[in-house]
Amino acid sequence: MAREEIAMMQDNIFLKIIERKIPARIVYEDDHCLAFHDINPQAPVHVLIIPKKVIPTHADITEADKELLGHLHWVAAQLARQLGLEKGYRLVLNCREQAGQSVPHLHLHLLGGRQMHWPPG
Ligand code: DGP
Repeated sequence: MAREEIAMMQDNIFLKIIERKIPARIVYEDDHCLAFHDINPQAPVHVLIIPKKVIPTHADITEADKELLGHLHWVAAQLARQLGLEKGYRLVLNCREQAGQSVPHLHLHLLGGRQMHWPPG
């Protein structure tokens, strides 16, 4: 792995949130993941669900991560229920530059509380 890539992985903002080096409005935590409100919400409910393991992008997941990815989805479904999103919600996962990924730490966006539109743009 290139030195810049290692530096990027060690310096991502979500890792700092996991390590409580910067604050966030945390709504859920367990041994494998953390969920907190997005700093720039795009819907009345906008929560990010992140693994504690650093996986830079969706394209970097390996077979060993299959259970972890399933766990993130299970947490998303629990949180959607807890946050009152019975009418529906959207899960978004941006992968790399063309999808607009801005933080190099895999994350699921859980969005809800308003009518969503399609295509997402
Ligand atoms: P993406 O574009 O998919 O990489 O989404 C990254 C999201 O992370 C974006 O919606 C804004 C959010 N975000 C970035 N920095 C912070 C932060 O320091 N705290 C919180 N709570 N959210 C952040």
